[in-house]
Parts: sequence; structure tokens; C-alpha cells
Amino acid sequence: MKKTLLFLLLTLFFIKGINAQKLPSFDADLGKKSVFGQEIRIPYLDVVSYFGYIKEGSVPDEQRDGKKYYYLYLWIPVAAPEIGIRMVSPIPSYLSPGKEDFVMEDYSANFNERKKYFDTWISFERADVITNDSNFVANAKSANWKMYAQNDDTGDLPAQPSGKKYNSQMRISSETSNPSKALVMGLYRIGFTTYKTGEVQGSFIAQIGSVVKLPGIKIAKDLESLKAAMDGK
Ligand SMILES: [Ca+2]
Repeated sequence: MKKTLLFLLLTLFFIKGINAQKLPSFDADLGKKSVFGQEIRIPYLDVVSYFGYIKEGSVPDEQRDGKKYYYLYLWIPVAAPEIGIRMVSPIPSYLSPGKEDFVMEDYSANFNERKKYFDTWISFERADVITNDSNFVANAKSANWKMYAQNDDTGDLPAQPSGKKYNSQMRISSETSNPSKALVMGLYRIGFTTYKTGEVQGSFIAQIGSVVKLPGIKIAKDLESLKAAMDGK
């Protein structure tokens, strides 16, 4: 009896310990309710993670409004009613990639430097490319991109080592009445840079949350790698 109790207490302690070693739950807007003045949200059903690192002297994918922009390309294989995007820098020491997670080569190569961080700023855009065929990369390179949303800071995520809550998070709802802002199947990209004009350097974790399962979702730092991943190579 005593042993059982001890076991239960230890298990509880262990579970609580694990829960304390996680990012906050990534909750959806969809189905949000207010009960007795308290906001209740349901966590995203599917959350995929990308572990990355931008090293010193990296060449950005683009200069936009004087800012050094990097992209993560996403293939979203099914239409989604809502998608959440968040980015945390640096990657907290208690997080490491799981089997399902996407990992950038530079993340593993710069593992010892993972405490370096930047003030994240993110955007989410969709390309007018909706089919995966042999022209995918060429089509994607000349695609038109539609801006869906941008975010600089959120109070929902842990503070950066500076003590400032400068990490980023946003939720995007599919606008069914406006086809140009619908979350249809196709090619998307998360743009990221730093709030102040300057160098983007350090480790980051990007997460994509969805209220529906996204089987076959792929994330990659360039279009060629994305195409290879989409083709299962
Ligand atoms: Ca920020």
C-alpha cells in the first residue's frame, strides 16, 4: 500500500516535471469560448516543429524593407480552417527534436552555440502554386505571394534571455468568403527576420499548429529541399 502511494506520488512528480519542461500549449482561436469570464481554448490537434540555426555571416534569402529575411517553405497538403505559427529564440535547452520534427543542418552543426538568439519577427504568405509537378521549383521561384499575417511580439510565449517577451505568434483563419485569403492546399512560406534592422543570428524553433491533421506536411529552408521532401527523397 505504502509502495503504491509512493509510486503514485513519484509518477505525479515526474509528470509535473515533464509538463514544466515544455513550451506553453499552442491553442487555437477556433472553438474559443468564454466561460464565467474565463477564456477557454482548445490546443491545436497537430503541431509540427522545425529546429533551426542561423549562423554568423549567413546570406539572407532576401532583403525586404532594409531587413534581412529568411524563409521556411511549407507544403500544406490539405485545406485547413485555421493555422497557428509561432517562433521562439533561442531554443530552450529542455527542447530537442523528436522523430517527426524537421531539423536544419545548421542546427546540429552549431549545437554548442544554441544559446544565441534574436528578437523574432514572422510573416506568413501563400504562393499561387498549388500543384506538385515537375515544374514545381521553377513555378515556385516565379510565384506571386500573398501576405496573410505578420507578428513581432507575443506575451503568450516565454521571455527571451533578455527578460523581454519578444518571441512571435499568430493565428490565421481561413477566409471562406474571400478565396484569396483561404488556407487551401499549396505552397506557403514563413518569413522571419529580426525586429530591429540588423543581423539574424542564433537558434530558433518554429511551430505550425493546425486544427485538422496535416498528413504529409513538409517544411524546408529552400525550394529544392522542399520538392525533394514532397517527393519522398
Ligand atoms: Ca519580436
